[in-house]
Amino acid sequence: MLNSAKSTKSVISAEPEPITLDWPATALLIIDMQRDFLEPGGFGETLGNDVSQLAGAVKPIGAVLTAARDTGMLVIHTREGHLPDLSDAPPAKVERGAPSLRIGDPGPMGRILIRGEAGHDIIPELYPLDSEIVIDKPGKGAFYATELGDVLEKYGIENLLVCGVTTEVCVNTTVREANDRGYRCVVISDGCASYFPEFHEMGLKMIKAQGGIFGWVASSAGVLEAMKVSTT
Ligand code: TIU
Repeated sequence: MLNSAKSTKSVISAEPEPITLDWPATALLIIDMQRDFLEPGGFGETLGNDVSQLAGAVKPIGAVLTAARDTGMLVIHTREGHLPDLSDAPPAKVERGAPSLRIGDPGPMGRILIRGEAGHDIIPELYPLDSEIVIDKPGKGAFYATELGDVLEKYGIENLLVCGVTTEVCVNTTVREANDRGYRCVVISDGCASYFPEFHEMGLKMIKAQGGIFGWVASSAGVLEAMKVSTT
C-alpha cells in the first residue's frame, strides 16, 4: 500500500502559530524541578520567595513526562547547583543580595544549592529514571558550562519541549541559549512557573512575541494531544 509508512510528525496547537514537530528529533527538557526551588527551606525560600507559587507546574510536567516515557522520547532533567568547594560559583552570584542563607550555607535540606545535598535533588514526583539524562549546571542557562549541546547532537535532537522553573529565569535563559543554537523550543505554559505570576505571564509573552522570536508556547494539553497523534 502506498503511504503505509507511519508519519513521525504531528502538529502542536501553539502560539504564535501551530508548529509541526518530528518526534524522534524532539526531547523533553525539564528545568530545575529541584527541592531547593520548590520546597520550604531551600534556595528559593532563602531569597525571600513564596515557594508554593511553583507547585502548579508539577502535575502538568508529570503528565508530559509520563507521555514522553510511554513514547520513548529522550528525557533530560537539569539541576542548578554548585560543587561543594564553590569553585564553580562566581562571587557575584554567592555574594549578591541579603538572603537568609547564602549558597553553600547549611540549611534544613543540606547546604544550599550544592550538588549531592538533599535540597539540590529533583522533587520525588518528577524523579528521573536511571535511563534518563540529568545535566548539572552552574548557571541559569542549561547550555552554559554543561554537556547539553553534545548530548542533543548525539541524539539528533532538533526540537525541545521545555518546562520547569522559573519561567523568567532558568527557563527563559535556556530557551534563549537554545534559540541561538538553532533549536525549536516549545515552552509548556502550565509546565512552567515563577515566584512572580506576572513574570510568568511576561516570560511566556517574551518567547512567543514577534512571530515567536525565541520559540513557541503551548499548553500541556496541546502537547499531549499532539503526542497522542504521534503514537497512533
Ligand atoms: N530565583 C529564581 O527565580 N530562579 C533561579 O534562581 N533559578 C532557576 O530559575 N532555576
